[in-house]
Amino acid sequence: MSNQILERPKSLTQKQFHYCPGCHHGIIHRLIAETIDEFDLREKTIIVQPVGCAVYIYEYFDTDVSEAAHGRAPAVATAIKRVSKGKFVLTYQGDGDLAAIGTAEIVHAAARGENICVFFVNNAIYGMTGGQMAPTTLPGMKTATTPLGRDVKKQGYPIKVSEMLAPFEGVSYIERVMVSSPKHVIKAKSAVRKAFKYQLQEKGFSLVEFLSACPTGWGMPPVDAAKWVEENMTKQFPLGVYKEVGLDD
Ligand SMILES: Cc1ncc(C[n+]2csc(CCOP(=O)(O)OP(=O)(O)O)c2C)c(N)n1
Ligand code: SF4
Repeated sequence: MSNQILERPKSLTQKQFHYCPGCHHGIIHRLIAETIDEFDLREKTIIVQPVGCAVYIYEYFDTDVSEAAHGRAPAVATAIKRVSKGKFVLTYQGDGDLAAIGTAEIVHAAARGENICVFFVNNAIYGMTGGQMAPTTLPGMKTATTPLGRDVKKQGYPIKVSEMLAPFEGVSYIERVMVSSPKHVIKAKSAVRKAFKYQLQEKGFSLVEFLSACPTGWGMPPVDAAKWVEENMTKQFPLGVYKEVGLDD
């Protein structure tokens, strides 16, 4: 009989996450840390951190981490990857950071086909700063700056990042996943693993978009927030693979 031993990934420090109960940032951190361990990349990884609730990512990952100004993570990651031979470089960004403040940086990094991994946490809101509308806020969704619900006539339609970036020739892999149930966590893990492989095989830009719960910003208990991801976010942002050029054996 074999024993399965669950342990804290070596790429995470002992520091306790500061995230709110039911927030999905912690699960996503763990998936990335486990994958760094599996590929034995802890000494080679450089994470470029976001603004937003995950700004303290340097406290949690036992890897190198570089700061980037608001939205600029893909540009900073580009520079680091280009000058640091053999390093594994990833950005971790929320939707305020990636799809609003840093729209130019993500679009051009994808268009250039930079050989980096982007982990994009789409919780449809600016979590850290008090729940303001993000570019990914759903039509009709109430936020601090759209108290009557997002009115597409005034505030426009949500930006679908995975669909927007997939057509660029430099993009090797894009998948949208969620982590609201164990079954989906397993699928999300395999997407993270695949993104890692694309960078390791020097195939170019890869991105995994996580639909993610922000119970605090949404004003919902954690269980309802996880359900809301499944029932509402997936209608606006369908799960699935948006680009996959193929890996070597
Ligand atoms: C009052 C205020 N406005 C703007 C900023 C800049 N800013 C820092 S984090 C952030 C939003 C980040 O949201 P997101 O990227 O979606 O990450 P989340 O917090 O939801 O994980 C903004 C606008 C700030 N720090 N304070
Ligand atoms: S405000 Fe939202 S995104 Fe930020 S830690 Fe709390 S639940 Fe997570």
